[in-house]
Amino acid sequence: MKCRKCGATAVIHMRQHKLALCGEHYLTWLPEQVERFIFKYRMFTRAEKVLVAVSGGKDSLGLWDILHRLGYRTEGLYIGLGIEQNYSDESRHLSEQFAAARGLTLHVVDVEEKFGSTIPELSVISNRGHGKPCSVCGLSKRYIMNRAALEGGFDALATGHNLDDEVAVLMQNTFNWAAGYLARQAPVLPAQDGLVRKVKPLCRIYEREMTAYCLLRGIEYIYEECPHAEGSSTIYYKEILNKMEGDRPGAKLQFYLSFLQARENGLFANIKQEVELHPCERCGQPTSAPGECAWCRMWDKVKLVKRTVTANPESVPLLGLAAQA
Ligand code: Q46
Ligand code: ZN
Ligand code: ZN
Repeated sequence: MKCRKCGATAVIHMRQHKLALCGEHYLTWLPEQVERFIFKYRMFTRAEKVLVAVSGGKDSLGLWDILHRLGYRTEGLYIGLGIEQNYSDESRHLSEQFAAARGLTLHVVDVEEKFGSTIPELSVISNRGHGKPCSVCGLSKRYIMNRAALEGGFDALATGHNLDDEVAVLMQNTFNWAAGYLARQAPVLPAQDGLVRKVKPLCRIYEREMTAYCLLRGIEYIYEECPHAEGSSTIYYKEILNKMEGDRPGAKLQFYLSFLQARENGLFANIKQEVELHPCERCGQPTSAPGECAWCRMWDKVKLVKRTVTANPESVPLLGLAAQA
């Protein structure tokens, strides 16, 4: 297979785009695509400050590399979850190494150092030892990312969700006819009442394309999935979608783009897309719950059980930065 641009041996063949490219042209093509989507969905401009949530994985580090190469103003945020089997240690090390090699600023918020418990411990306490830590983990990540972005005066928070991630969620929500979730699934979630703008610049990039990008760029990332991801419904839907993609190249992209088109044509127009938010009575972060937010209520429970908690979660400065106007 030859590169369409220069005729050299291709390193990647993207059947869904009917395009094969050599390493050099692929490393130019992919950032151009990402830039096109940033512009098309009005994610952010070069004048704005973007906080990139990094996990040490290929998508988030690949995204940060692309945004940096494109000249955007970025800083990174790594959240130390305290996941077992050295998963968190390794992912933090790779994120720090990535940032240091490029002279980029990486903010680290370690949940145990800042607040007194790791995510698995929090999960054991708040779920009484039942189930996976994913709901506590998701809640903590959403809370910390938003609060850190606001505290640091960032205009947008970028995550490394790729097309495979987005389509797996889309399929799950479609099977469940979860109209509220479908109405809110988008490349950009605008800022609202204390919630920072959230953007997904890789929403149209296949996972395989990100793997190829990181390998060609020599980006070291954590290969293993989080040990708690095993058996998740996302992985189940990804396997089904991979089978469909194998039979019909482009199936994932078509499903996603048709969904975005239907959304734009008003398929979900009757569904209220914005939930009503008010500031949490304790920490001031936005919440739809009456009174205190889920984060503060979770820590109340933890403090009752574990008297060694070191800090009040609502009063810990996350980034050590003064918010900018
Ligand atoms: S939610 Fe669950 Fe992930 Fe947190 S505990 Fe691991 S698998 S990291 S995206
Ligand atoms: Zn080429
Ligand atoms: Zn709160």
